[in-house]
Amino acid sequence: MQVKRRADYQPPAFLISSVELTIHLHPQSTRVHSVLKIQRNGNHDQELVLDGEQLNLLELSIDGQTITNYEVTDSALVIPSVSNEFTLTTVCTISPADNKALEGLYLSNGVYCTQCEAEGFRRITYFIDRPDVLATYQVTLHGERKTLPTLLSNGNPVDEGINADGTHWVKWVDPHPKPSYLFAIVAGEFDVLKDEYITLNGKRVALELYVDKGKRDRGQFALDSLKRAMAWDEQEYGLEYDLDIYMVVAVDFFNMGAMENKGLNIFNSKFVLANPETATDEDFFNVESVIAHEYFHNWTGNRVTCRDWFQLSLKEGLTVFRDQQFSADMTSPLSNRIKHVRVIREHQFAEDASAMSHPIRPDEVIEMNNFYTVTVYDKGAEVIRMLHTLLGKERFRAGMDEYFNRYDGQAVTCDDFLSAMQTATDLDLAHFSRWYSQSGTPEITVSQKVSADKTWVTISQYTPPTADQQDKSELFIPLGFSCIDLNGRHYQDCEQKVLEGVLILDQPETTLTFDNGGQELIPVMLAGFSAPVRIKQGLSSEALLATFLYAQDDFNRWDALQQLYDWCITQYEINQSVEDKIWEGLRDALESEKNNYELLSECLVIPSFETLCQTRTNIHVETLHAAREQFAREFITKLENELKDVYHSIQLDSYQYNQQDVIARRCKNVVLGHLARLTQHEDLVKEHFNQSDNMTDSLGALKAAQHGHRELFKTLMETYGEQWKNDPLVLDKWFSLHATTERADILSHLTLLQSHPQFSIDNPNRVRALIGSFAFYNTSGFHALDGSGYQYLTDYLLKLDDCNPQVAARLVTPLTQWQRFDQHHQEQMRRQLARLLEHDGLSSDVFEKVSKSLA
Ligand code: BAL
Ligand code: ZN
Repeated sequence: MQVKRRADYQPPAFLISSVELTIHLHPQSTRVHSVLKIQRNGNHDQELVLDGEQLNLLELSIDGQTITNYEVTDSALVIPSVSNEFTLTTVCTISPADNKALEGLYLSNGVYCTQCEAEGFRRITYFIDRPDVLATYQVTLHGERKTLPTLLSNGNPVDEGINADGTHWVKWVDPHPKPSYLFAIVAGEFDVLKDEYITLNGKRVALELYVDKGKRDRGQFALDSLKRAMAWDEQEYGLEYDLDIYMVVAVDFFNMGAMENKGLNIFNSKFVLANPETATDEDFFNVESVIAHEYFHNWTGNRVTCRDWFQLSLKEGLTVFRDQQFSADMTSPLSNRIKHVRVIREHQFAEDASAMSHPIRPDEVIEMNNFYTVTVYDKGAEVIRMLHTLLGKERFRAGMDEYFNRYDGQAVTCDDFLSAMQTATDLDLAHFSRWYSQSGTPEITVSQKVSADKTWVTISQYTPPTADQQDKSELFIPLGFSCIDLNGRHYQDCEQKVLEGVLILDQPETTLTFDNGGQELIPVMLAGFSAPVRIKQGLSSEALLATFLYAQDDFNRWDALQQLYDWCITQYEINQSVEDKIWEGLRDALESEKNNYELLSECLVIPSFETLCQTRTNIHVETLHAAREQFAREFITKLENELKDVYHSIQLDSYQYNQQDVIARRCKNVVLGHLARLTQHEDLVKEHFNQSDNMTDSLGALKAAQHGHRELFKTLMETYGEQWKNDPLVLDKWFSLHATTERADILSHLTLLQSHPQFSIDNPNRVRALIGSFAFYNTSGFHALDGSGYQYLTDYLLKLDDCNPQVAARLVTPLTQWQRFDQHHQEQMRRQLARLLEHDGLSSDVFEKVSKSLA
């Protein structure tokens, strides 16, 4: 399989200035008539190569003349001799009904829709399908009036009519030159919610949100979120919308979360549809944040786009950062920040420790779809956040203004972004830019030396080698830093290297001096999780409790308890117990925040198995899992009275999605999860379920029952499954709960669930809910000692890869992270990876991940 390298970038040999598409929709034979205005780019005599896959070429002409001197391969149309400027016309047919990979144009549930990022447009028509070829588009869609009353594409609708055969057509014009990956069409029958937004400068924008028939009542929150996002982007970044209409369409079959096609966003219905009965608080949050993310792409991604796919983080890291800022403003900064940190620690650190390690701007790619990763997206956002920390809000904004002034309408690179940012700061962004080229998770080690009157704290950085890069250099790292003692007194370093709570570490190490009368200090590292690094500090349990009590930053306080839990779990792993004084300290600490439901709810969450894996090597799965369970049981045994009080202190009226209620509900459900580990609270779980008027509490009760109340869980799941049997999105939660339940017969249970009438291998949401939840989150089932969990996943992936390689490649991830486990599990995982690699016709998506993993 061909490896593409960032260093090999060459500008396109030809440019395309305009595209006229006429598309007649048909399930097996959609006809795509394309007229392209093409110009040679530069002085050369290269042949014209157009990308195209799975197309049936019927006609080909240049400037109106049919040509015969061309070659069609599996992936291209090659025309050896063309003039400098010409019009190329092609007619192709494609089969949307047979497209199960959900790339290009496909037909699912009676709806035609497209997914072109990264390289799906080449499955619709012949084109130079790369992001630095920007063209204007005019699209005329023809379809049946009865089954396809709605015909949508990018830009503004300019005309429509009825054909002699009774079908109808709509013409769309998008005046903004765009790369082909932002092209979209949708056709089907929908309910539509309409609204209007008036921009800062008084421009009226029609807003239209298309949902499945009968789901109108679930669309209002998304539409309101869109208006909030539009207002926020104007206020925070001065960015206005630029077309007359903005459309969002929810579809049930979608590989990604959503797609920012110009003026016509296509969404996985999971991130649009929400009402209190069917969506949890978390679903509401996700809808608002994904709606905002796709809207923000209109500037960071669409108006200024990527030169090549290696630059993906240019738009994704920046847009994730922007949606994180937005969500924090709409909800709460602390719980948002903790959410991001969990993603980085659970998933991004794991990716960096695996064979798929790559910098946020990768250097080599076989299958671009494999690089829509937590590294590119979430670590990319952390890199932007560090810039924001270093520059401060105003200079960051000045840099962003410069970025848009310079590059609006262009396809650019991460270096271009940094050069715009450099105009707003004296800091050395050349050094900072290593974050773009270096993979891996930096380790920050903190040590101290105490004399009779002074203490020296030394902070050093080291990035261990990764699978893709052996040699690492020191990075430019903003470290949130403060220093306290066991009594909570705060200290400033003598040299004042720490400014406004931030220490810049741009050397291998630095030492801070404290004139504190010579006593042990507690360095409080990484306030706000100021950088995506691991801290190696080895604080005592007393120091961690003191950090919780006295640190100023709530992230630090939460993190101190997470570290303390991790430390306790380690005690159980080595068969030691946790001393009473620690339980007492914990009880006092939690008691001190018993009315602060936000901090409390976060602090009551025990680190996940996946997070615990990040601080360990050579993991013996069964021992770690058992130790975590033992800690969880001890936790509730020791804190039962306090947690019961918290549970009963939270009284909520009928459901509303507002911050205060969300926080209180979360706290109550987290506490219920703990209480449910004790048999005496079974009735409480039942009552929580029966009295629930919303999906958050219903699911909270089900998750609580999942731990140790087997019969109750079974009964509640039957009730829930029956109630929601015709609602696939809600049923996904049910599939996921089944898949994450610990039971000896989990594999046959999964097989049974695959024959559920609502389950389909063709639907990525269903597959992720059942098979994905099992592989990512069912620790005991997936990691079963005999390797049966790994084999089950592999058997499934062999089937899935035949129809949807993108989703198969996502789900293979847990197997590719074998490096962290003990020898026995490693061997079992590698055996299954080898089975995959031997499979004839493996997709490039799965091949890339598996072959790297076994290299
Ligand atoms: N561009 C792919 C989907 C997203 O990140 O918005
Ligand atoms: Zn995005």
